[in-house]
Amino acid sequence: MTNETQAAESTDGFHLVIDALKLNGIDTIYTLPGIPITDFLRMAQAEGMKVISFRHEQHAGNAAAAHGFITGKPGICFTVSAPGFLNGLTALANATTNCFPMILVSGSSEREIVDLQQGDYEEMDQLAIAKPLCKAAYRVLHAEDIGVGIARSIRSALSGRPGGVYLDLPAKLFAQSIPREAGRKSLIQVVDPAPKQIPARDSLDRAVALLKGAKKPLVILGKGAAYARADAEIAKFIETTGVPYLPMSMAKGLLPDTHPQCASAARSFVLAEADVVMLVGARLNWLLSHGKGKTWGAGSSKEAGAKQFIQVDISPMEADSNVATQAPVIGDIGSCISAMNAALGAGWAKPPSDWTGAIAERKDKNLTKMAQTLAKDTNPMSFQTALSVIRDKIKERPDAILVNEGANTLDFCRSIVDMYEPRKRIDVGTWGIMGIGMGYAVAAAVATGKPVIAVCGDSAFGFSGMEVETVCRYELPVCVVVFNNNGVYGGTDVNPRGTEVAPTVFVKDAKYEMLMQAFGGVGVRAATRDELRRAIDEAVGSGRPTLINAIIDETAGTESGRITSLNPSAAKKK
Ligand code: ADP
Ligand code: TZD
Repeated sequence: MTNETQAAESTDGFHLVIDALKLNGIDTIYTLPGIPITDFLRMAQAEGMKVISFRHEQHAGNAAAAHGFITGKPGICFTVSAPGFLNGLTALANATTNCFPMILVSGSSEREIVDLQQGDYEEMDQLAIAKPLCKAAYRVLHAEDIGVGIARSIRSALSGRPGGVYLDLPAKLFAQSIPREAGRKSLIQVVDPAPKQIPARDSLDRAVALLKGAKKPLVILGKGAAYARADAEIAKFIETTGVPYLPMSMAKGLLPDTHPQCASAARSFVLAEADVVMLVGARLNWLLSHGKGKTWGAGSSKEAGAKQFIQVDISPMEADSNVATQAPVIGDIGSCISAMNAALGAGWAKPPSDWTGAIAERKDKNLTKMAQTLAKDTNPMSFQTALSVIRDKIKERPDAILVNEGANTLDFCRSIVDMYEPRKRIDVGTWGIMGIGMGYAVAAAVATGKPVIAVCGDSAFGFSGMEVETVCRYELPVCVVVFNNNGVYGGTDVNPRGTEVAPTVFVKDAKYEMLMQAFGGVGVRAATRDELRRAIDEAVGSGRPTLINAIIDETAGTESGRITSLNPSAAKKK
């Protein structure tokens, strides 16, 4: 047999990985090239995959995570060994924390050398390091196992509670050859990667009975509910029961924030007053004060409020995580909510009008106050003045995706900017992590083709700022709005010793717009509301990569935004 016929009749690790991904409907890879994955990326591109190359692996990883949330398919990130892998690891851990399906695939050095610690190029025992930070971790040593490795990774990322998966591919694997037919047969097309999980009948009856008896019921929708893509069933449930609901930040838009039952504008009131709270794809973690303390109408921060909880979640371990769960309903949200819709039966009585009336009254008061604040055209711009422009733009373009990070920039944006469609808001999530901005923005644009508006504090933006080159290179319809207040939280801190500047302060009047200009995009400085409005209209209208340097009053921010109390010195004063 000649070498040529041998090549025609065989395949290799490179192509088996590509074929396995394609067989499972995966068409996009987020990455940063280098040994041992450069050739793989070239081949993947040649085979028709979309390969989006970043300037730092953390942002490629964040892009994969956002892709997973937005599409419901695992986002794929490829990195090189040791340092590239470690750079991607933060994104993998963050994806797992947020329950986003992603697969971090890293090339690795030779096992024989790594295991004997003989000092290979970029040597590291990556599998061991990844394991505690993700939902599952696998390594493939033989080309004939690539199909299984990819199938297990997809299934692990998507089934049950979604999360991050690590897949280790040693350099040697890529060049291994096996007969083409054996290779083809070794691939697996995953059947039903996120199987429905039907809730038990008695758990539904318990939950419905509890809700029926409530005088002041409340539903809290979390990002799990947004991820579940059960939009119509959830809307039906909310509207049939008439129960007021609160969306967590990434569940905003599941129903429009302007929905009459949306209680966001009366958040403190409903959390403190509700008697039965139904959590749907939301954990009772720090974002919900662990179900305890004044927020929940209890006396001390250690005490639980007088509430009863229904918790709809795919993870049975989530119930009783912080306070007692009286009615856990375990299953996928689509199955759970449609079963509950059926169980409600005809003639469901809406909640008492003194409850819904009291909420409406508070909402009216707070919304009127907010409208007055937003109407003010302050100069220099306050967070509210600048965000009133974003609010109007999203109202006009509800299909646009809003990426949001920062402290004050995040808190104000979450409460001011209404969302109208599901899965259009992606943000700092469960960890409150900075640096997701450009990775999430790139993935949002790549995965949907819709306009993306990334509203980032100037500190937050700095973590991923170099990726504006990526935005320009792929000509993505991303408009980055940097809320520039000269520092972390604000720009007025002073070093009492008068030597170097305070740790939270940046170079004053930094020209962030020039970063985008450097790569051929549009850069605009906007010091007033009118300038900001014009710049955003232009950016979203043209779809050109744009960075707007929005000048915000440097005295307007508060320490850590709304979570000042988590600073140890604030806790000490309590
Ligand atoms: P938020 O931050 O919006 O409050 P969390 O990330 O805390 O939301 O909670 C999301 C929850 O949703 C997790 O407990 C996760 O197990 C759950 N979840 C994710 N996807 C599904 C699904 N398809 N069905 C049921 N529960 C889900
Ligand atoms: N590092 C990482 C990875 N995540 C973090 N959350 C932080 C540091 C700490 N941190 C916050 O929690 S918010 C924030 C940091 C550094 C930046 C706030 O400043 P900003 O926003 O300019 O982005 P505002 O609007 O000026 O408050």
